[in-house]
Amino acid sequence: MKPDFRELGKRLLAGGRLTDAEAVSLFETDDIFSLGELANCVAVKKNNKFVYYIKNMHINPGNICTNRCMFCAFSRNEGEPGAYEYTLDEMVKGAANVKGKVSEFHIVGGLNPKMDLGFYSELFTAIKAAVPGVYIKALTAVEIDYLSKLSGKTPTKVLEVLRAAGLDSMPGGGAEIFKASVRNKLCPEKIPGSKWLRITETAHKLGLKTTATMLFGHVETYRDRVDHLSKLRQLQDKTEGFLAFIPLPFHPSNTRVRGTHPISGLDILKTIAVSRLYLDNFDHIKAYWIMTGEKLAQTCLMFGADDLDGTVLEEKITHAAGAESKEAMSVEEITHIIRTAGRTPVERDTFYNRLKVWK
Ligand code: V47
Ligand code: SF4
Repeated sequence: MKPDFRELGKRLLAGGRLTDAEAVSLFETDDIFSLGELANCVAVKKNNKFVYYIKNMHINPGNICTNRCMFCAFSRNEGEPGAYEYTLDEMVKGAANVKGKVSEFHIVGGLNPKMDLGFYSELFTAIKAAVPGVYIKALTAVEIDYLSKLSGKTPTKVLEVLRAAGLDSMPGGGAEIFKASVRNKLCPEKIPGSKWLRITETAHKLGLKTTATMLFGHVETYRDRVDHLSKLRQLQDKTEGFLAFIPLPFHPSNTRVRGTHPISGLDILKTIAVSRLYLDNFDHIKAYWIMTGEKLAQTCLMFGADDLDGTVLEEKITHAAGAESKEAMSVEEITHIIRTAGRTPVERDTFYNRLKVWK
């Protein structure tokens, strides 16, 4: 099926929805200009010409992980060269050093029995004491499931304990690809997609907003990507708990995934555009510049993205897998990228409240 962009444009701009078959046809099209133009129209209709960024710091407490997903170049076994664990003290000192310079700490790590519910509760409490007013966006649904198993508490209880300690929202990692046949090949050790969705729904019901991701460009098909988007759109219809969607292009270096080509720029642009068009109930589509590279992230702003993530300050997961982007960006650099794309930079907080609109 060839997409009829004129008909789609009329329908989508009038508030209609893309079907799964249409989304697959958009992935299959060679007409990247019409696809980009339509996604751009929808994005501008939703967010005017505002493009968001956040002053944030990523903290990865450790890379020791019991899962060892084959696509992950970040994780290590205990005692293996390159394995690390930060102490609470080191992380709190690191956080205190950037007091006043960031509005959010984004905290995710490996599944490590030493980093249990008590560890994270203590970490969040100490960070909030050292940096009052900062938001903590931490722990994926995969990590919540692990803390639940370690503690014997339900995911609901785990989330309640963490929220009392200072958790404000959750990142969307660990979603990978929901389709069981692909997930079983890619990361059989990881919780099934259905469980990721269930824990995320639990978080939303408790009032915790989250994001959602999709790892793409490995062994999945376009249909698998659309299946993933479909599950997210359904959950968002139910809970309205997602703040943004972030497609994560797979980086193969130092991983155990064989036979994949490094993802093309065009595939990244297409995936941003189809996500913008399909996920009509998501307010924001993020081009995570660390994974797309700074230059392509700017191009994504013409294909439906309206968020670049943030200053980041230190990044380990993607750089372990060969990312060529920098590890941090200054506000000057990020706003320059946005401005030279003809958009208005907006500094946001975790919840997309506008902290500064640049003239
Ligand atoms: O869960 C792991 C992915 C995720 C590789 O929520 C890889 O706003 C590419 O989720 N190549 C962590 N990706 C990062 C993440 C994220 C990043 C930025 C913003 C937000 C947000 C979330 O990175 C993991 C996994 O899906 N990942 N290995 C790799 N080789
Ligand atoms: Fe562990 Fe997450 Fe890496 Fe999988 S992706 S090995 S769960 S750190």
